[in-house]
Amino acid sequence: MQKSLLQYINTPIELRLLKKKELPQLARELREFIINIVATKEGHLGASLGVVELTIALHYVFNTPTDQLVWDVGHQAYGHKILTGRRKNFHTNRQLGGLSGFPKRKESNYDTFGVGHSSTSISAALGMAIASQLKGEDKQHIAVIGDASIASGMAFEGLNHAGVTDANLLVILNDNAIGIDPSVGALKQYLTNVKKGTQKQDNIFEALNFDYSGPIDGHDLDKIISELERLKTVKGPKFLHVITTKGKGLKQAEANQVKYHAPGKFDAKTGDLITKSAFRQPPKYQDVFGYTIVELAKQNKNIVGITPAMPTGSSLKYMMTEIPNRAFDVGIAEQHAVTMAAGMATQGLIPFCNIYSTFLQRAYDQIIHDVALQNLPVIFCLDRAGLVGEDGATHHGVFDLSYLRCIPNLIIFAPRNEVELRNIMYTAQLRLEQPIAIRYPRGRGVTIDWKQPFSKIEIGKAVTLKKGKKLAVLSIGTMAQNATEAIKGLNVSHYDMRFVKPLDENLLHAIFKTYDIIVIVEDHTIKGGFGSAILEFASENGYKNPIKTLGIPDDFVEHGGVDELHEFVGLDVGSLIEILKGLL
Ligand SMILES: Cc1ncc(C[n+]2csc(CCOP(=O)(O)OP(=O)(O)O)c2C)c(N)n1
Repeated sequence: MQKSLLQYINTPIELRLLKKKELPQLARELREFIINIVATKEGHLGASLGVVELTIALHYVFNTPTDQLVWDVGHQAYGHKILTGRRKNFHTNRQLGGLSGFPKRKESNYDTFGVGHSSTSISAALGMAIASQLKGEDKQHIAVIGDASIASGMAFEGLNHAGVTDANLLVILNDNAIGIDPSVGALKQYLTNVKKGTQKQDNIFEALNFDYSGPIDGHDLDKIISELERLKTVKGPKFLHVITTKGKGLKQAEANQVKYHAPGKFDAKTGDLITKSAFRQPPKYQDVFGYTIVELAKQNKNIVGITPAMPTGSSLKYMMTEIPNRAFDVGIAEQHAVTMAAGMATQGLIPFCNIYSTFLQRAYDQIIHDVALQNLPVIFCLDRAGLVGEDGATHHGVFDLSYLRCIPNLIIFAPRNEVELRNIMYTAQLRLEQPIAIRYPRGRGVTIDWKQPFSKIEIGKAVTLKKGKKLAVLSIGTMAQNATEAIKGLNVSHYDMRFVKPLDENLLHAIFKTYDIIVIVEDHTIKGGFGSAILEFASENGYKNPIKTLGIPDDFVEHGGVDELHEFVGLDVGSLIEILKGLL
């Protein structure tokens, strides 16, 4: 039996002691190691399997961590983590208190830059390269970026700048023709032509002053290593185009690249997915959005759907299949998605622009300048609002209420269940005179029979869920569920406020006049969130009632299960009961 190599590699120093001919065996072991752990612990699979050889080659050739390696997005960095001192802890990946699923500066010297959102690697590595120049250091700086991420505006901005510097920067394009869903756009078509050899002449990267090489087979260790060794001696901005297969080495993951991006639990030997309970469950909120937009768009020809690179995650794929000419995957381009929606709205279309709460942060100026300032009735659907769980700090959607609440003209709504989500979508497409943001969480709702006939929601109107004495709980969005559970045995009132903007001021006056204590429950940062809106209301109107704001503290919440994280920040049912009892 061959002796295992991986077990001796605690840092890339040991890796560099191996002979080149031993590396293919190491690649097999690394792949197997990733598969075995992700099969039971879950996480991102396909992207990391695709860069096993590239990862080994990079750490073999370059003197990391002195040479600086930046992974774009970072969901492909499992091999990197395992080879850089985290093999023994890798089974804790993405779990509470365990390793992060993405590179993180706090976690290791080898993680040069924190990532999670895409298309930042070129700018970050260029910044490091310029810093090295200024300090007179002789280092290499490498950004590894995927073909979906390089099509984003930020990546172009980085390339455009790098091309007029003499910074020592190597950009490696990991081209597997797929993001989470298949890559889209003209650049993707261009890259396909380059691979076929039909478009070598006017190379876009050479035009940007990069020393271009490739495309080369990203699974051929000899080829990558010799090319990296050559590039190490070339000064200035360089570009290496590497072709890989997402999911490489696991048959099902290669064949079904969308599903195996993050497949959940699977059988490590066969690759078969382990399916969960067959019982009828409430739907995922994303599916309520996905099915409802199709239903509405069939009745209203002005409706269009937009997603920046998340057709599967947002479930806009249902509309892309059924009404393809009115549903658009624009690639990783949140800013473009928002301004394109604004343009469509000027022409009388009704755009549903679906963006994860965390990724909408990218398009902030576009929301203000292109949508709200012109009061264009774009319908923003913010999926994955609140704490999202294992993806962690980079992905929690806990800032949207703060960053949206200060924008004039914008309505902000959070449904407490699936039926409310359907009804607000229905209401919004009846033609609002202004933009609206609808925020809803990751995962499943609470209503099995969610597909009820549509009914119109009055803008700015809250609902009373329970009448009691002394204390009023004001919840926003799906936090209503935890609040409902928590007050079961208590004689208190509960209001689902629904609208963060405009507030139901009539009801609020009545509440402040009736109850001694007001308790706010929101899955959002306390600072600037829904509770802040209530504090402002109380202050403006001279109410002195004590107001307790329960939400996410002023800190970045790390990764872990959603329930574990709710417990951590005190938004789980148990914590709410404790706090409410204390107040009573
Ligand atoms: C700004 C932003 N928008 C959307 C996402 C969601 N997302 C994560 S990975 C990914 C696809 C990345 O594809 P690619 O760059 O080709 O890398 P690969 O998965 O092939 O390694 C997307 C859209 C993100 N991380 N950041």
